[in-house]
Amino acid sequence: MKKYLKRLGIATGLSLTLVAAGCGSEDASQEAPTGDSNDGAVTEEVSVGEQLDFTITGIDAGAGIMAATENAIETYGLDDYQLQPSSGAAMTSALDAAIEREEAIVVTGWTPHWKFAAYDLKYLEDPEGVFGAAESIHTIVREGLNADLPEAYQVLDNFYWTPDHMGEIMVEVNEGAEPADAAAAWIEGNQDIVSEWTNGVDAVDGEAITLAFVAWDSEIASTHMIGAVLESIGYDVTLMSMEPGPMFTAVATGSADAMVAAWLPATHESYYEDFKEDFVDLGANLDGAKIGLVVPAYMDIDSIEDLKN
Ligand code: PBE
Repeated sequence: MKKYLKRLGIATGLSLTLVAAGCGSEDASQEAPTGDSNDGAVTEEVSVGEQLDFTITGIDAGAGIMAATENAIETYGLDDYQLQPSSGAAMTSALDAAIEREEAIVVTGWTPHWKFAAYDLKYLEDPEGVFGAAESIHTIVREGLNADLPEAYQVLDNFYWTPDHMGEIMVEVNEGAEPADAAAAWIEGNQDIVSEWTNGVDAVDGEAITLAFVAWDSEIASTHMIGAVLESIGYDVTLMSMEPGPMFTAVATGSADAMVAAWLPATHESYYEDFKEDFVDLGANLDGAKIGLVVPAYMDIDSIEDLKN
């Protein structure tokens, strides 16, 4: 990937001249061979697309944000661009590497996410509204859960927190904590919030419950946290990591009891539409989530439309 050039239209011939002259310094004025440093250079605009190698760095192929990004490529006419599937972890390491070198990069991004605490980033404006407005994250349980495991149902129904709360666990995990440890520490430090979910709910005696999730950083945080809360009232909790389609299928068929990872109304709309008759939507556990295309703040572009330049 090419170095991100703050001023578009800088002469590429100039940078090639400097490299050829063996100059490692970033200060061109000192290192230019002789006279006018631009002498003989072929002035050529380096487009945003070229700087990005016409690549949008994505995550796992089944994520809702991947389908939304394909829509954006279509809607904004970004015909030369490729959406590169990878994983949440590979996306953040590509972002880290690019920022280290101040290169151009555009990634599929979402909030809550620790990357906004770790780096200076911005969402590209989406005037066509392809990525939707604010999203909520819903808790969805299998049919019959209320009858079979009423205490768990009650806690899951009560569960509601904020993007900041989720972010606290995500930051700890990104800094190296085990998700279970970060979740336990968060619960320990937020007894007032957790007790609102568990107050008046009877303890149980080791009954099994299975929570499905996808290993996105946000869902690693929420699922470990609510799993630990269910354990604290006596459940034997199993967390099952899977792809998004199987996660929805698992709750719809009853092979998982619940999930806290449905991004609605837009991100997981197609999965939700497929299965909504077959599970119980307990509503939002978090409001104010968001998806979109994200770039480092040092990039001069502001809108998805600017990717065309
Ligand atoms: N995400 C995080 C998911 C939902 C949670 C935005 C990467 C997705 O796009 O499906």
